[in-house]
Amino acid sequence: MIETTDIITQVLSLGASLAGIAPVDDLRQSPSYEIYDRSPYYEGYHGVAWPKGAQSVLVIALAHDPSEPQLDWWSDVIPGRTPGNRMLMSISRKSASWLQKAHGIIARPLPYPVEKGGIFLKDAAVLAGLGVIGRNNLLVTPRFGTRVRLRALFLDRETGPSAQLAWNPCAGCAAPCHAACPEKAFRGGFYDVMACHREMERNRHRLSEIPGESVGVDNRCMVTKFCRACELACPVAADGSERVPDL
Ligand code: B12
Repeated sequence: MIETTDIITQVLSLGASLAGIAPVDDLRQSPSYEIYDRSPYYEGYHGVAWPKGAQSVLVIALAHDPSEPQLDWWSDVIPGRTPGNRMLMSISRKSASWLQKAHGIIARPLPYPVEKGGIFLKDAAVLAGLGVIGRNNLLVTPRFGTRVRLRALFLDRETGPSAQLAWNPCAGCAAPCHAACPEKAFRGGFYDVMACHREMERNRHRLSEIPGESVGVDNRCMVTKFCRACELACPVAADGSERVPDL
């Protein structure tokens, strides 16, 4: 079996902020796969078959600090959609090429949308030991809090999985993430996807022009700045200091 720590060290050196590995069999049974077909967001969607050889999933996170909001600016015309996502795609490609050369592992970088064969990335990240799901329904990591973006690759090999965290960073927290939501998507104490989706649709129709950029329609760079209220309100590691999980 290949050492997971070797792979993680290499992926971090290629620019990832965090990385971890989980078995595909665990992912298949994770909470999002149990319930997605009952979510109104996935009405009519029946899943995409995963490649037979997929044994493990390598999850990569890139920190999205609030001081770099442009990492998240979404363009409908630029491939890769956001600068942060393009960075993650590049790290994924470089990781795949290193895995093939150094270990003969076939790594398949996955698309982002679940509808196109992507996976539920937060579930994969929890199983890969990157963090836990917080009361804002987001992945919370000890080092960057919720302020990370994710991508993943399937590996055709079993590797030792990364250890999952036993940690509850939301215990005793007053949940400023709930209060911050402009759509009150946490009004019932849980995450209401359709309320959140309404805010995202509103954002989509409020395009911002980025001066000085010459990409996009008519040489104007128009982007969407999607809401990050519940993410940015999370106090975990917000002052830059890493939290120490219980395990
Ligand atoms: C579709 C989608 C949306 C939709 C619907 C979201 C939804 N939750 O259903 C909309 C457009 C509304 C949306 C909104 C946002 N999104 Co979004 N979204 C996605 C996408 C593509 C799929 C998510 C999904 O459908 N999940 C499945 C549904 C059924 O479940 P769920 O609500 O996520 O809840 C599950 C988990 O919490 C999990 N879970 C709970 N507890 C536990 C415990 C364990 C042990 C495990 C394993 C799992 C687990 O089980 C729940 C289901 O039972 C992912 C990327 C991807 N490919 O995964 C990004 C993603 C989840 N989004 C992300 C972000 C940042 C956002 C926003 C902040 C907007 C923004 N500025 O980008 C908001 C925040 C919403 C929120 N608080 O959850 C990030 C999250 C990063 C992080 N730190 O967690 C992701 C990973 C994309 C990325 N670029 O990295 N999103």
